Amino acid sequence: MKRFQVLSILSLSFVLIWVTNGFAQTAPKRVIIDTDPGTDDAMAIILALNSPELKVEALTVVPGNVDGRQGLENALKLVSLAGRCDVPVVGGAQHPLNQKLITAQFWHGKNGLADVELPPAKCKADPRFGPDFIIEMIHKYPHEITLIPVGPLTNIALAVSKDPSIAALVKDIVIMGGSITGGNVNGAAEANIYNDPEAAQIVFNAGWTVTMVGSDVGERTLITRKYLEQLQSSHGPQNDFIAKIAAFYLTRSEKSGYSGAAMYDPLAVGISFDPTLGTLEKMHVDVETKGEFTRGETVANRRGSNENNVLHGDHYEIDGVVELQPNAKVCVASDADRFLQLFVSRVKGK
Ligand SMILES: [Ca+2]
Repeated sequence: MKRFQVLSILSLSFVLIWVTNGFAQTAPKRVIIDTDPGTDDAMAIILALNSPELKVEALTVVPGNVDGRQGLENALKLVSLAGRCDVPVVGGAQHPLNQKLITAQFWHGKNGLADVELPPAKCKADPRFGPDFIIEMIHKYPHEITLIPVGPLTNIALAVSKDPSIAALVKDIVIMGGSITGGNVNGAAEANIYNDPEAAQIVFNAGWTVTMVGSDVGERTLITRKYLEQLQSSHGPQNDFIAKIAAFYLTRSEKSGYSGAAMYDPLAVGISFDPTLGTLEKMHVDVETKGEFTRGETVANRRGSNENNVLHGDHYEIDGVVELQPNAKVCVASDADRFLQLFVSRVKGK
């Protein structure tokens, strides 16, 4: 081979490597947001739709903050507001796996969207069933889909129970849910997990590594008056809507003694494309499904082992420890100001 040919092949290879790497770094991440919209869900969805790092492949709807019918209507109104009828909106389960639904109009307004009336949806619902749609998309794009469940985990549990192979085929799963330092429903449980503990236990132990963005970190990532004023200083359909629901949510939170409104779901979306917005620690997490005071608690093992007891006559004796593999990356802190600045700038379209 002549020297010229070798050089040409070498330069072509460099160009190809450069293009491939460049593409890999800039190609948006395919995500499916499983949502119970919800004021903070609405903020999370508008953040996702305005973030170039993400390609929102679908919204799947789960009952939680509102029932499934209202949730589907809200999701359709949100994609309509963003002018994104290309994003499929897919209904899913209509109730938790093993208990009655608990809705949260107390926090989110009667319609779940801070009682802000959006125009009727222009976009139409996809007729497929959310959990089946999730399975279909993960097989269509193996190792490319990141699931972002920001409601109860019912749809995800149904999907991974029906087709356990999806656990190895997702790129990532980033949930808003749980807490390792007390709950927001009661002393132990966070609302999304409390609303379907059996589903959550299935999801945490499905074989994938769950990135868990819990309520304890959301409550240290607050949208305050300062950021609300920044949102109110510019105008546009999405910006105005988010400013209105943020104002409602902030006032509601202040009345309950908080200094700002917890950015639960939006933070999970932020961490899905920029994990450095959170501090993540590997742990093994199980969900309590039986406790009298602790049903729905995410129980995190920070040591990676459990003591093992062996029966000796009339008593047990510890004979050593059994190792536990981490099944979660638990977010234990957030870079709150950097996230809030990012959120505000994306919603303002800047
Ligand atoms: Ca939610």
